[in-house]
Amino acid sequence: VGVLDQGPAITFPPGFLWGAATAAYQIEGAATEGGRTPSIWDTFSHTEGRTVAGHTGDVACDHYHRMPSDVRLMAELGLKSYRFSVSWSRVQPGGTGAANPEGLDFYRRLVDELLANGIEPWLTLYHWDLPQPLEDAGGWPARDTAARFADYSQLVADALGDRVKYFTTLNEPWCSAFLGYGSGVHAPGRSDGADAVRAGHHLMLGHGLAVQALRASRPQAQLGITLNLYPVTPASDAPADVDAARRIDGLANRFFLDPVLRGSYPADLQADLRKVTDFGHVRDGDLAVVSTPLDVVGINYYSRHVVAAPVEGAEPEAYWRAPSCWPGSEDVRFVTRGVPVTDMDWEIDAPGLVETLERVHRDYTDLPLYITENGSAFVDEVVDGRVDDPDRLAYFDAHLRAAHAAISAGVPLKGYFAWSLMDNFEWAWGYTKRFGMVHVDYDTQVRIPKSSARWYAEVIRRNGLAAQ
Ligand code: PNW
Repeated sequence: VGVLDQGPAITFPPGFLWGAATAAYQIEGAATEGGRTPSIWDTFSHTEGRTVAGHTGDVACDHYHRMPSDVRLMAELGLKSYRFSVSWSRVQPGGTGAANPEGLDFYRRLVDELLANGIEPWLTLYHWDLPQPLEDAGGWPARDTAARFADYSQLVADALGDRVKYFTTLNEPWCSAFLGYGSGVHAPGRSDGADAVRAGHHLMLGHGLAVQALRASRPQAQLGITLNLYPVTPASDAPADVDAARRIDGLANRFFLDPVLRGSYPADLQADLRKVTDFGHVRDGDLAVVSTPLDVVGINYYSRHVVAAPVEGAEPEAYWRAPSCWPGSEDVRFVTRGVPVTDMDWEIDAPGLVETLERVHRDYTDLPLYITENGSAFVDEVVDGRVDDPDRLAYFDAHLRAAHAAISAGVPLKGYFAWSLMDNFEWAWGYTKRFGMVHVDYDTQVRIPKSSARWYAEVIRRNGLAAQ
């Protein structure tokens, strides 16, 4: 079925913010330059057996040295906004104390370059790269890390707040907590359910403290958080399957949505986790901090979870479904439906994006919503200096139609960021998975916009999709 016959022409609201996203450790490289010191991802990727083929972010896309030409590429694609993250270890090496002027200068130059090209900078403060000394002091399971994060956030806002309007505190705290401290497939690679739950709380506490600090010093800033959300569907309407879906929805979505947007942990989630933790780490007043009012909410959307009741002896299906990233619910089965998948084996489910946006708007908030990541990995081939990626293009097309359907249904969706601007270090998968609209040759660092990038440039130019 061609991507060229999937729907009518659609137009997005005026001013819709079209962008693309990256993250510091995934693209910058220059791991030991400019005063940068190790983060948990340097340590993890340099530890035998943690990433595919031992890949590290030491060089990555060498963006640290190629930043001006990368911004020129963004301008050629017509991006209205660029979402990037700041490497904590670059601007505050070690995670405490004074700023590193050379580190801040890199981001100042990046932001100035963006502004000179009419591209709105969208700055994420934390995309998973905790300074290693803070991990050595206990990491996110330790309460003090939240205060350290607020301190670092203030330092970044002091340096860049005069030219950056949009600040996201955390990217996907679910991944930091449950993949970092639960299943251990992400840095720092620890594996303990109670630690994961504590980490999740302290990440949100750090978020709330950072929002308070930034609000006080930068009243004009637009502040938000980015959550990775999934619709969770029961494999059947049998009560046991429905209950399995309730449990996974609790851990994947409501664990973060409820504290941040309602100021409380769901009672059923706390009951499910009773064998794991007594929530003794949650102090009086914490949830008021966590739920400090925001200006925008960012949503990263990739796929849907379909789950079923426990069956004796069932095996998990993929690395990121490893049992312990669902503390207390390791026995729930993740079901594959046989629908088309990406190279990550994630099922392609555009209607799930509509459901997710409508749910957040209906059940949680009237705030403006932004899709801060959406995209797909596929195997690409360079032929005669060109990369044709119809599957990735079709994924974007289907999800943009879904985003538009949500807007038509009344969701205040204000922007969309493709993941990712360019191929990059895909965490535990190293360079073996390609999410980019721009192809990167890791030997030569040559960038080639794929056909999906050319198509996206046209989408931005039209502020919508052509009739197909
Ligand atoms: C997100 N999961 O990661 C991140 O924000 C990006 O840095 C990353 O490159 C992108 O999505 C693609 O993976 C995720 O296991 C990693 O559910 C894992 C999961 C979800 C998101």
